[in-house]
Formats: sequence, structure tokens, C-alpha cells
Amino acid sequence: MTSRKTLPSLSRRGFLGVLGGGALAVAGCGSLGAETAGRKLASTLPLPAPFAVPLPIPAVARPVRPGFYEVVQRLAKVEIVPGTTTEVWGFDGTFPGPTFDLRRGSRTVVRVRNELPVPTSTHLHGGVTPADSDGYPTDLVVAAGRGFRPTGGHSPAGMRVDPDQWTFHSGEREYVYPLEQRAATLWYHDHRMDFTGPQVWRGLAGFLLVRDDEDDALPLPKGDRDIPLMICDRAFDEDGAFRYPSLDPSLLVRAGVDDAYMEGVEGDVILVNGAPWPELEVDAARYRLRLLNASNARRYRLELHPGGRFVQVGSDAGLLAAPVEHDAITMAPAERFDVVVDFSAYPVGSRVTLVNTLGAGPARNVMCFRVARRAADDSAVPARLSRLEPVDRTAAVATRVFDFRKSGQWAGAWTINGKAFTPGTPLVRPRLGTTEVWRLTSDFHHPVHVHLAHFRVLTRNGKAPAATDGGWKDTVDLRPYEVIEVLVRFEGYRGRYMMHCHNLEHEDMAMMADIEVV
Ligand SMILES: [Cu+2]
Repeated sequence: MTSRKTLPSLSRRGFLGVLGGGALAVAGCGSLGAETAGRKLASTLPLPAPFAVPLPIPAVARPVRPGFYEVVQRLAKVEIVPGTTTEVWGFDGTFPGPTFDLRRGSRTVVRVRNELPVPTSTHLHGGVTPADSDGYPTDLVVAAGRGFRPTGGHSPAGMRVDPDQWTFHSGEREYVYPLEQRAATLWYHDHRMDFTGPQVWRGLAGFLLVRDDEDDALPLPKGDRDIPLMICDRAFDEDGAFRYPSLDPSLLVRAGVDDAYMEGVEGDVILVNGAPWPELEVDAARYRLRLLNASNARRYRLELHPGGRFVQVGSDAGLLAAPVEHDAITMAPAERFDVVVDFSAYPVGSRVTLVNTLGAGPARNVMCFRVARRAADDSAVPARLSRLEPVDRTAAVATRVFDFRKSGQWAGAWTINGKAFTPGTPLVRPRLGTTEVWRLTSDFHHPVHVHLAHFRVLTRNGKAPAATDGGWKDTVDLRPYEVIEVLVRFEGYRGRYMMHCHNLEHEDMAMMADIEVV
């Protein structure tokens, strides 16, 4: 079930066309209100069988010396669909990239060397990171010996980027992560101006887990029973290559996707940790599953079949105050849910399937667990997990509205408050150490992500937040015509950060804004 195209049929030229788009009224809003956000891109390769490959666990990154890591962004040929070869652009040539398993307060430097044919910018999603290391879209690493001419910004919106907004590092650069933040499941991914969608699609994403004493002291499942699950969708060409509707497959000159995919790209193969519909053999015991929706546009409503519950213990930015049980978890792109599933509730030998009830056909499956054996289990989910301050909106020093919407003025670009992304022009200048209420409104599915600052959901459509909105978050599932209020706390560092829609096709088409923390 994919949503219908809601944009008027415009030629590329028409879309690039300039202001005065008054005649370009938005047509065909039939899909608005639907639960799916993108348009399905079908594989031309026959789809692989479900549950035929084991779940891969990404390698854990090893430091070169304490606190110092090196990773190389490079091409690699890997077998994703059995019997075929796919070229990935991966950190250390893997997809997902290596998992950084780090401790709170352990200042970490990661040297990223780019050996890809395109520039990159690496963002630590959920990280409380100095602005210079935050992976700003025009702060780029270009492979040694490769020239790069700025593309001029969001060509779909006809926008130009001021030349002095570009920064280029030749060959490599170091990102500094102080990690002065609670234990949480973070992830890193490419954030290059105009080309984040295709570059993440090709594989530039991985986990970074922050651990701390508070989390370690809980009796939650640990070790082999603490598993990160990166869920995303992809489509494949007959030759095994990733299929993506770029206007310019070199990703060097022209930004954007075919008009039909303006709403977002959804593949028809679901990957978990880079494998199609994998299977994990589990003990009949509790497991901690760190769910990440790393898809460009696809939303999921995850359920366990034949029944079962997720016990949520953490959100985007760390532990909840107390566990929350869910029959289903809806995840927008970039959201994380840290859940415990007790496989001792199922008979040994049975198969438990993680399904996406928003998906259709084969994409309804995500992965499966095969309960292989009885086993000892000394884990537990305690009734209290962490201390979260009460949500106090009276502490806010400002209330602001951010409207996420397709603009008529910009000939259909995705905008925030009617503005297409303009690097160097902040939409808001919050003060460090303060809290603000942000009212988020939308015309479509726009998962709103704020860099640096974490937030609590105050209200959803004037009512209490959804059961899945709890805890500290950095991304919220904003659906068509919804109004969500969040309490955002600016802590950590001054400097230039961002907010943006985490539908990567929307992000690449100007739905971003600078935040200048002063
Ligand atoms: Cu969006």
C-alpha cells in the first residue's frame, strides 16, 4: 500500500522553475492521511525468500588507541540478496558500518577518511556534539585528489548556497564526540547537502551505542542478548545493485529524484542489519532489541506474530522512567525504540515474526526469531528504570511554531515556515541552557528531527502524547495535519545546528533549517 503521488505532474524544468509558482496548485491530496509516507520503488531483481539468511550483527569498531578511531568510507561488493552482488558505500566498506560501543563521558575522536567518488558529511544522530563536529551538510570531506564543485545547493528549489557556506576537508577529517550524555542508542549517517537520501541508501549508516553506569546497573538483558536492529528498506536492480530514482546517479552534479518520488522512496525489500528478512536464533529468554528505523521514508507499525508484547525501556535519547508495554510500535524514520521481548513466552521450536502492519505483500515481514532452546535467564525489567524530570512547560522561555509543508511559492519544495533551507540563515536562535515549547504542524508525514537538543513530547493534537512518544527524544513522528507540542532543552554547546524532516527525500529537497544556539 503506497501512497499516491500528490504533486502535480511537473516537468523537471517546471519544477526547477522559479518562484511565482502560484499556478502550481497542489493537486490530488488523496494520500494525505494515509499511514505510509513514500512511494514504492519495485525491485527488478526477483525478491529473495524471507527468513533464509541469518541476522548479521555489525562488527564493533576497535580503537587505534584509547579514544581514537579511524574509519574509511569506501566501496565494497557484498552479498545482500543471496547469489547476487551489491555495491555498497560503507563505513569500512560495510553496511551497516561498525558499531561504536562507547561510554558516557569518554571523549572519542573518529577520523573519517573518504575514498568515495562523492563528498560526505557524517552526522551523529542524537549526539550532543560540538557544532564543528555535528556533520553540517555543507561541511564536507572530499576524497584526496578529487576536485569537487559545489552543486549550488538544493537545485529542486532553485536555491543557491552562498559560496562561503561550503567547507572542504581534503581526504579526511576528525569528528570529536565528548559523549556527555545519557546512555542511548545513537546512530551515525551521511548528511551531505542535497544527497543524503541516495548516500544513506547506498549504505552510509551505523550504530553508536552510549553506555553508562545507570544503564549497566539495571538487570536488563546484556551481552549476546542486547542486539541493535537497523531496519530499512531497499530496492534492487536485476544486476543486484541498489535501485534508487536519482536524477543524476553519479550524485555529483544534479540533486533530486524523479518527480514521482518527491514524497519519499520506499523499497520493496526489508533489510535488518543489512540482510533481507533475516532470521535470528534465540534462547527462550528475554532479549533487549534496540530498534532503529533507518529507512529513507518508510514508517513501520511493528508487531509480533503470533502475538506478544514489546516492553519499551528506552526511547531515542535513553532510558524511560518506567517500562511501557506495547502491542504495536509505530516508528517514523530515525526513531529508536529500546525494547525487551521475552521469548520464553513461546514454545521452543516456534518462529516469532516481526511484522510491519503498515506494509503490504512481502514488505509486511521484517525478520523472524526462531526460539531454539531453553536457557537460563537472570535478566529482569525493573519497575523503575531511570529518573526523568517531570515535564514542566512553565519552564519554557519561548513558544514557537514550525510548519512543515510543501510550498507553493517554491514550486513544490518541502519547506519549514515557508522557507527552503538556506545555510547560514538561522530560523531560530535559542539560548543555551533554556527550554522552549515548539509547536510542530504539517501537511504530510514529516518526522521532525532536532540536532543537539533533546525534547519531550507535551501534546499530540491537543491531547496527551501517544504511548510511543514517551521519554527524551530527538525525532518525533509528525503525521499529516497533526499538531505536536514538544518541550526542547538546549544544552551542551553554542553554535550552528539544524532541525529538519528526516524523510531523507524531503530533507534533500530543502526541508531543513539552521538553529543557532547562542
Ligand atoms: Cu518531510
